[in-house]
Formats: sequence, structure tokens, C-alpha cells
Amino acid sequence: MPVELTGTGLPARRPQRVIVTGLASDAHTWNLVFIQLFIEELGFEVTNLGPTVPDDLMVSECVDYKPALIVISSVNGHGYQDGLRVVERLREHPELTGIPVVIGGKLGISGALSDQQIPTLMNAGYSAVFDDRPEGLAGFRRFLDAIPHKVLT
Ligand code: B12
Repeated sequence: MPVELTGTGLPARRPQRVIVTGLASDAHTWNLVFIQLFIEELGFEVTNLGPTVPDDLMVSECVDYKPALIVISSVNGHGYQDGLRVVERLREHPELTGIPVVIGGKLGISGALSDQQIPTLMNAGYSAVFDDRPEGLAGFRRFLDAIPHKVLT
């Protein structure tokens, strides 16, 4: 099948979908809006599930959308505990095992996580953890840049 080309002769690309979601206990919203706009500026389509998302709803929406990436944002201090629980729910679903899942924000009760907590989140199933440190957004941007866009055929 021929590849669809743009006016510049480059292959046309379909934006990949990213799911942005808060966690069940977290009522904060502006972190989610900020992350949605940040991701959209890099050319992705975002479905933002909003704050206080129950685990079951998060899993079912991710199964329905089959996004290229799942981004969890939390700032209320429960992100570490809730994030551990929810990634296990996502990873135990056969249709979600191969989808990258990242978490970021103010994940601990005093903001940043300890050096032991990040490997624990990674071992639980996250593809990356972006703690609330100055380099967090730059690292997240590099992570997004590495996600290939689909070429239209
Ligand atoms: C507004 C606010 C509220 C409002 C929220 C209203 C709303 N509709 O959102 C209300 C009053 C409801 C609220 C409630 C609470 N809050 Co409040 N809240 C804030 C406040 C003042 C601003 C948050 C905000 O909107 N920031 C603007 C957004 C754009 O920035 P951000 O959230 O910081 O996100 C940035 C980064 O974290 C990062 N980021 C976030 N997610 C992700 C994801 C990825 C992948 C990446 C890479 C980066 C990233 O990027 C963002 C931009 O830089 C902060 C303090 C502060 N100045 O930050 C406290 C704060 C977040 N709240 C806090 C707390 C403790 C609470 C409560 C528990 C208080 C209580 N005892 O009831 C409750 C929790 C309610 C709940 N169920 O979640 C603490 C959290 C402590 C922690 N994590 O260490 C903070 C930090 C205040 C403090 N210094 O203690 N809060």
C-alpha cells in the first residue's frame, strides 16, 4: 500500500494517542491540564481522564483506547502508594502489558521520593518515574520524543 505524503514530500503521520490520568485519591486538576498541554504541544492526541479516577475505570479506559502511552500524574502526596497499586492493576491486564506507563508529580508526602522508592515503582511495572525535581520535565520530554509516530499508509 502506498505511503500517504504531505505537501513537503514527507510521510504523513497520524498523531499517537496518550492517556493522561489522575489517581483515585487525588483531587488536584491543574497538574493534569499542564501535562495534557505539554504532551499536545509535542504533537500527540491526549485523552485526559481527569482527577479521582477509580482504578477499574482507569483500566477499562486504557483497554478501550489502547494508547501509545499512559501518563499518571499525582501531587497530593499519595502518588507513591496509589501508583504502586494501580500499576499492578494495569500490568495484570493482558491487553496492557506492552504499553509504556509513566508516573510523575509530587509523589511523596514531602514532595520528592527517596532513592529507594523510585526503583520500587519501576520494579512494580512503570516504564519511567518523573519525580518532582527540576530535570523531571526535560526527562519526560526525551521519553516522549522516543515514541515513534505512525506513518499513514
Ligand atoms: C490548588 C491546590 C489544591 C486545591 C486543588 C484544586 C484543583 N482543582 O486542582 C485543593 C484545595 C482542592 C487542594 C487539596 C489538597 N491538597 Co493541595 N495544593 C494546591 C496547590 C496550592 C497548587 C497545585 C497546583 O494547581 N499547581 C499548578 C500545577 C500546574 O503544578 P503542579 O501541580 O505542581 O504540577 C507540576 C509538577 O508536579 C509536575 N508534574 C505533575 N504531574 C506530572 C506528571 C509527569 C509525568 C511529569 C513529568 C511532571 C508532572 O509538572 C507540573 C508543572 O510543573 C499546591 C501547592 C503548590 N504551590 O504547588 C498544593 C499541594 C499540591 N496540596 C497538598 C496537599 C497536602 C493537599 C491536601 C491533602 C490538603 C488536605 N489536608 O486536605 C488536599 C488533597 C485533596 C485530594 N483528595 O487530593 C500538598 C501536597 C504535598 C506533597 N505532595 O508533598 C501541596 C504541595 C501543598 C503543600 N506544600 O503542602 N490542593
